[in-house]
Amino acid sequence: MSMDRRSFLRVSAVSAAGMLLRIDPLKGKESAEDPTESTEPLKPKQLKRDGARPETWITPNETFYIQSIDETPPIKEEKARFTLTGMVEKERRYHLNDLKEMTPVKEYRTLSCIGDPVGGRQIGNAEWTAVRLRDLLKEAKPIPEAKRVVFSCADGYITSFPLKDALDKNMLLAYEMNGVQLPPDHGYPVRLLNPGKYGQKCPKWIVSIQLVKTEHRGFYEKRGWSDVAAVRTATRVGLPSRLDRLPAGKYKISGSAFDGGNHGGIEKVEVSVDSGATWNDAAIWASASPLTWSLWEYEWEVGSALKYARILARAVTRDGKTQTDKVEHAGPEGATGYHTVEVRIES
Ligand SMILES: Nc1nc2c(c(=O)[nH]1)N[C@H]1C(S)=C(S)[C@@H](COP(=O)(O)O)O[C@H]1N2
Ligand SMILES: [Mo]
Repeated sequence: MSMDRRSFLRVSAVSAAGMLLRIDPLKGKESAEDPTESTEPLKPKQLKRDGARPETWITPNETFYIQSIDETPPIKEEKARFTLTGMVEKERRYHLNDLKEMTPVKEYRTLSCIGDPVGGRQIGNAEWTAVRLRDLLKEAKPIPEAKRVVFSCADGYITSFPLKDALDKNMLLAYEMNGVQLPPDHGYPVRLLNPGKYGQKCPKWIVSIQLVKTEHRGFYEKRGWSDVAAVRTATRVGLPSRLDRLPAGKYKISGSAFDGGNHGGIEKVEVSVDSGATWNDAAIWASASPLTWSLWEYEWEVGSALKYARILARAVTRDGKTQTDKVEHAGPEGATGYHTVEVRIES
């Protein structure tokens, strides 16, 4: 679809303009949360679109972020198929229609990119219609030597992970997104939703699923990115944006928090409006499971005596851990630290 090419360009122009604000007048130096600092390798035609803000419970397909190593491969309905081969007793070719004949699983899942800086915009939540990968694997009957599953995609992307992960009941092969056929940019005909893992481990446009006994490294994994790619606890301030001018009075700070279920889910979110000196509980107003984001808000009484403020947010997970404040850049395991947003207050 050409629309994404165009909207992609529009978004780029906006963030290019945003870059003019890169020097932070409040601190006189670069902000740590510049969304242009993504360290994912670029190909000339890499298709990329940031997600929208503020977060809504469902991210509409039209604004859901896109992260692709190349252009969207055009796949016609008659070619909407993939193979399941390798170290199995029964190899098989599936057409999308075969999946549609199976009992559908409908679930909300949040997807996020390992290459994003803290507070980045490559995150979204959708309702997906899918089948469980393990149902296909059970039918194929892996032989005992099978250790790993390799996914090859129509755009040349490739990734893999251990067979035991593939047998997880939450490992979904999705063919619908928010009630419509998977949009071309998001992986038509089928893409994987890998519980607890970053988008890197959620291949789109799957053409082959192959069971192997050897080690295997995928596209990003060969380029130094984590082979586990487990989602790290992250909290994002969606509103306000840095350098927004807030009027004195009531203001709703809002955002998302997500741990991929790797720490049991989000227990609570805390917000600081005084550079981290004191913390206040935010209200979580939406969440479906540990595999979705938790959306939160905090009503702040903005004092008129303030000239500017530094807002931070952090999450506490169900295992009792407070999100780490240790700053780590995205590569190789995913960014950590507290998202910090500096705002000006109108007097
Ligand atoms: N075939 C294929 N699958 C892919 C990718 C890709 O470039 N090609 N990018 C991965 C990355 S890095 C991410 S973050 C997610 C993004 O999914 P989305 O574009 O649907 O948001 O897809 C993953 N699956
Ligand atoms: Mo990604």
